[in-house]
Amino acid sequence: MGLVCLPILALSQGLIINTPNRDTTSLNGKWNYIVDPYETGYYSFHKEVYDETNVTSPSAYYNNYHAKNKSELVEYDFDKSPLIQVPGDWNTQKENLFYYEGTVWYKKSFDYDLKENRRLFVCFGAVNYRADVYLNGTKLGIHEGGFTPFDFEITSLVKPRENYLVVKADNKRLLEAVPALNTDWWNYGGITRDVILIEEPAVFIQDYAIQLKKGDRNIIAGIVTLSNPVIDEKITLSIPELEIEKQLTTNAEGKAKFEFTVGQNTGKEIKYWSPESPKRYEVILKTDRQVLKENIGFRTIETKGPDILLNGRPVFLRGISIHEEYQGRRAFSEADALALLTWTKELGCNFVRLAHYPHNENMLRLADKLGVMVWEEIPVYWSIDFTDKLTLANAKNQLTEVITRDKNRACVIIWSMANETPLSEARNSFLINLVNHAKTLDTTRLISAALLTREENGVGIIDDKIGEYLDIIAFNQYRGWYGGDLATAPDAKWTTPYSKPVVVSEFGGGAKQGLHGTKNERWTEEYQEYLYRQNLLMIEKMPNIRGMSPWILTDFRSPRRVLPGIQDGFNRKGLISDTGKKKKAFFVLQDFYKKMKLQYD
Ligand code: GCB
Repeated sequence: MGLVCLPILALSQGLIINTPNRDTTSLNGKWNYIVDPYETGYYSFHKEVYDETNVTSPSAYYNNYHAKNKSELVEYDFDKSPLIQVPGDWNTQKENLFYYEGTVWYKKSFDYDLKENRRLFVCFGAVNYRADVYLNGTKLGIHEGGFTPFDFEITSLVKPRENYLVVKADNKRLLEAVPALNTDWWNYGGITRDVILIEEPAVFIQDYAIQLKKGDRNIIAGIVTLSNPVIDEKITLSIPELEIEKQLTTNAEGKAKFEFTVGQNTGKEIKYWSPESPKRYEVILKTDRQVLKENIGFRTIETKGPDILLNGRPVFLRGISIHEEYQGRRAFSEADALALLTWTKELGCNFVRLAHYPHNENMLRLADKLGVMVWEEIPVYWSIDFTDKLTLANAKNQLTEVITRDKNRACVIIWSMANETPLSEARNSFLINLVNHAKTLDTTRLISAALLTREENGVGIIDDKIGEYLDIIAFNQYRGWYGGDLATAPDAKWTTPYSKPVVVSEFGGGAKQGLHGTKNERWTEEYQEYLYRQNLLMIEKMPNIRGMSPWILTDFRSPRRVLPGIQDGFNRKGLISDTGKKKKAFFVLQDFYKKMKLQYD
């Protein structure tokens, strides 16, 4: 691990953001793959790592070696190996890899004519879990964490013809990893998101934050960062619809900070982004070498006592939790995101909890466009090794990557640090560390975590110490499923010492779509329907309640869920089955949200 997580930042030197709007070439499509449970392509028979500086060693798979004559011994051949679709998980593409956890090598060959003074980068949307990446035999680096993007520069390595990009993807679960050994979701392996090449000029705009200044709805503030520490680079920032055109100049670090008031001389007013009106403006960044565009919405999000204020007005988060899964496989495309968010809209939601890890960028861009507020989360889930400094570095790195990628999305209102982590001093300091880290990266969003509660004399108590550090007190509770009586649920008492907004980040129960019976029969749609009715009556009366994201939009795969004929490898708490059929409880929640909307709007 020591070698694994720390060099990542050094190698990728910060992410290139807004990748869809750059000069890109897709490497998606069919890749050759070799399944390598013993890591034969990585270690010698005495388990020594092959010399990674020797780009001709015939045994190391990353060299994509081909025998030079008929007598030479070479025991692999990428070009004769089968093909697999990228992006995509390997589990649901290949029947014999359904339960596989380990190493699979991927290879893609490509040609590329890179002109002088141009730079080229290879960018991965995500690889689960660890990726070792090589181009033409040279190691580009390692990335750990299955749900965030990373990139490497390949300017000096790329050739006009027959480049070979090799990825060793390893999804073995590890005690010290994030997440660790135990989760309630499928450990989909492989290159699960887009792979693209990005071409850029010698110096280019790598990253920027452009949003409303905290506490002021008329000031747009932020920073633009170049790829290199070039001083005095002139950048024009314009937002044509608001008649804004600002000249920025970089400092010695290649950064330009800015802050300006909108409408001072023009009388133009910002139309704020909201679920009802998800207005976004075209923002253009221009240098002598480059023009970069992006649609950005402007809105404020803050809390005041128990209220959540969007653009200064109280909102109730009518949410649903979603896993990055569609039709029983890892979701990755725009079409997948559209299907999931269309159901969300149908349900009457203005909010989604993207559980339990950062989802792909398509989802965030679409939520921005359609007007759905988002809770984003890192996979600090259940039991993590809270005492290991490298585990903390890893979690922080994943947080850095998701905030870097999504900080210009108006839809993102909450960064969540963790889910249902067991109480301990080590856990507290781990989470506090994460909260502080998130705040150094972004001061404009709310911070939360899905907590657990306790019960005393029949009263539910929401008092996890970590709540002191959070803006929103969120917790999961499963009344009527893992315990507690449904009949008396509406009269249940809850209390919290925090005068902050409370959000029920999970509640729910399982039902097999199409299975019917009485409201007391587990797994029937009627049981789930009743569970929703009773829980909603209870939640309505909770102190400071300002939102909820019930568990969950659709049934999803989990190796923990083995009950034959009912679960068959799926967590059945979805309001919609994995085949897209709505269950009765869907309509209970839809009804509730309809009334809630009338009350708030
Ligand atoms: C939880 C977890 C979630 C599980 C869910 C369940 O509390 O946060 O990941 O899938 O319960 O269905 O038990």
